[in-house]
Amino acid sequence: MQNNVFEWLDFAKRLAVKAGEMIVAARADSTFVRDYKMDHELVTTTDIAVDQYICSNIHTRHPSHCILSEESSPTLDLASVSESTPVWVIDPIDGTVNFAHGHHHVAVSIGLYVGNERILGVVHAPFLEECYWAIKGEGAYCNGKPLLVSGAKEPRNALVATGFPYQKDALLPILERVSRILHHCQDVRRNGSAALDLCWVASGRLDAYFESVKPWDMAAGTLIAEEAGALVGRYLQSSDRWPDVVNGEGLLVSTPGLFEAMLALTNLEK
Ligand code: 2AM
Ligand code: CA
Repeated sequence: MQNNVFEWLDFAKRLAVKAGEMIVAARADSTFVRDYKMDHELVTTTDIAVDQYICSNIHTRHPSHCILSEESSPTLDLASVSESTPVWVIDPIDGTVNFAHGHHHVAVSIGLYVGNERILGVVHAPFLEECYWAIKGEGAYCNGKPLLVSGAKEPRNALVATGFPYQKDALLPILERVSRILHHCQDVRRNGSAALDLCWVASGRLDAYFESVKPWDMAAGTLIAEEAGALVGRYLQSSDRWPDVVNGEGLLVSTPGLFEAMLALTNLEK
């Protein structure tokens, strides 16, 4: 498989860069239309077009692979996928609210896993002109430069990112966690793209990140953070809705020196 992995990475990077050009062009011409999934979750015609572009190319090139994609196949039954089948996990626009409001914190996220192992991840931020990638065991990179997490050990010096869900009924425990972090850490950021938050932990711009997210938000970025030296775990018991390798429930990612302290701050039972 190892030879294939480099070819798959190259393919994923090309898809992500082309998808990024579609995103930048749609915003430059204001050619996108807003809609709402389940009445409250923003989606635009560009999310759909980029999803279609990425998924059709994967289907054509790798007809035997599976695709879990936020916009076209979010309910794929992963339990029925064989252990040896590569699964691509796609978020065509991570940071849709940012995209629609003219912010720059927007990414295309393409991850690939096989069995219970993350194999590769690409997170491309077209407005920031930053393309992050990683292959399991081969390190993590941004625009060709190797990434390394910060050396942060003390919560009081730690810059911590998080996010809030579209569903407002889940906010109370999240606000309690944010309050604990604000009391003990340097500051909190809510950047609006989980995939990029994970890459920013990888690059040392952030020291920790916690949030409950979906597989497509975290499949690629988690590997990029791990390959840059971050620890990945959970502050919540997760359900078995998703296989562990793409389960973003209660996701906590930080420098090794901060991990235990961040776990204690985010786990409300401690
Ligand atoms: P999306 O842009 O693909 O929807 C950060 O909070 C992450 O969670 C983002 O990756 C975003 O993914 C998703 N998200 C969920 N609820 C959100 C909200 N209310 N505002 C912005 N992003 C949200
Ligand atoms: Ca999305």
